[in-house]
Amino acid sequence: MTRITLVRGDITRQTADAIVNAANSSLLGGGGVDGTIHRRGGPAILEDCRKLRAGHYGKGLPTGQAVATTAGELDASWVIHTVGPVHSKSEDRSDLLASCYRESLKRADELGARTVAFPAVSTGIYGWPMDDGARIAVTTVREADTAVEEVRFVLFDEQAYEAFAAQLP
Ligand code: AR6
Repeated sequence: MTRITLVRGDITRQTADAIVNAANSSLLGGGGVDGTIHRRGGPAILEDCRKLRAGHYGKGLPTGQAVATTAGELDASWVIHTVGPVHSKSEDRSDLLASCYRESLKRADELGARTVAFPAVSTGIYGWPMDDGARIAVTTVREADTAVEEVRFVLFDEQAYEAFAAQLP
């Protein structure tokens, strides 16, 4: 059974086996969580990302997928980069958002990570409504077949924390 926990705060201040990044397809950085992870984790993360781009991910990481790198100076062994969908009013992209959580947990299992910290993927710059993002995140993790012992959602503000708390018993 995977334990789901919630904390309010900055994901780059967490101690975990793996920290998930809400990245974009380029894997080369951006704003939000992504910017903070690269800033605090140092250049080793970007170096790994560039290698991925030079190799298997020449066209970038597709939406809904996940890939791991070093965590650099963060207090974790790995960063798992996943690309959330941009929210759309005309198209239901929920499956892609669920896929981010599922695929990240698969990478975590492959690495033997037991604690994984997630941000609320897509709910910032990519515009996903927080309540729905929280519902998809919690439901997907609950239904995942994974050996990860703790999934910790790290929520940046009170509104996000409350949205996730409302999904838990
Ligand atoms: N710790 C925890 N949560 C955070 C932090 C932090 N340090 N910073 C922001 N959040 P976002 P997205 C929250 O925008 O929507 C980047 O440019 C934030 O309040 O980081 O998936 C990438 O390169 C929000 O609830 O990710 C992509 O281009 C949530 O984390 C694009 O943004 C996700 O916000 C991805 O957009």
